[in-house]
Amino acid sequence: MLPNWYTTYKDKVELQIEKYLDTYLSIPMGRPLDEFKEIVKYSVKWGKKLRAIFALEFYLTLSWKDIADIKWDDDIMKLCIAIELIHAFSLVHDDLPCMDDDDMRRGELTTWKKYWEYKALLAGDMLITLWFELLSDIKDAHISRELTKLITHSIWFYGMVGWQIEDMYYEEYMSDLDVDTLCKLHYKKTGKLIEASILWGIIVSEEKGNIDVFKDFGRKIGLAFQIKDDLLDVEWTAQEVGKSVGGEEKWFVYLCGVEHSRQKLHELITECWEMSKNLGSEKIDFLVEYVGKRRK
Ligand code: GRG
Repeated sequence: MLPNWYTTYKDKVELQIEKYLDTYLSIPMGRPLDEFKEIVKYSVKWGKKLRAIFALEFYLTLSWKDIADIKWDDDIMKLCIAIELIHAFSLVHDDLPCMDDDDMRRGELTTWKKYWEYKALLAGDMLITLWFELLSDIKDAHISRELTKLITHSIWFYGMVGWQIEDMYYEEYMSDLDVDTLCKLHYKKTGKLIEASILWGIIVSEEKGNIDVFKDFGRKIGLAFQIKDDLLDVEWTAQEVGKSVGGEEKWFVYLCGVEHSRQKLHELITECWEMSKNLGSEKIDFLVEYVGKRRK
């Protein structure tokens, strides 16, 4: 059960995404493009919006603000939208037949399964293009440059794209994979975007004193998130988690076993708490706990 504040944040983020897409895609373009707008919107719908909520809460905590103070055109809101567009883009592409070939995501049909493969590919391209637009709108050019670098590094060769290439490789050469390598792959696949979301929140708050501590926090919480994802895969059914489960043999639980994975997850969550407790934010404490206990 999510606390009320989480639902308030999530509703705000979802509303702003919808508002942004409606504004940005509002020009009438004729039938094929009007349908395409719906595909883009479908691709961002649902989900926990966890990355945006991490960014938002770090920002609010460090700048001593309340969610009610946040306006639709504040930089932090643009970032929350951009993070979720990037995340959605990675999921849409990850589900494609040439990648993971998945039919279900967030309890619904994947974009390609519902609308066709080429449209899903282009919807992903559209989502990633929109975040350039959002970032170019950040008021402070220096901050915008810093944010762009961070997010680029979560996607490119040393981020998701590099991971996908290695993922394909290790599918064939499974015996080359060890736990250290897997931790590095998980960092690229999932950790870097979560880390970037947290650092984005900190950078926009302009309270960067502890940034190195929170780089470490971001790395650890990202790895914890992915280990939990691997555990969900064996602990719950596809219907319960809302996406396909099972199948891949290289995930953390298959290399280390369920018990060791749970123990590693527990260690990471405890270390994250140690790092975040000085912030005195119950909400961040909750987010850390949620990463370890979530069921979706
Ligand atoms: C798309 C940049 C890019 C390159 C292609 C396909 C790919 C390489 C990378 C995909 C990376 C990926 C899909 C990572 C998955 C990480 C993950 C565990 C996602 C699930 O996150 P949740 O549970 O999802 O936060 P919701 O549905 O709640 O938003």
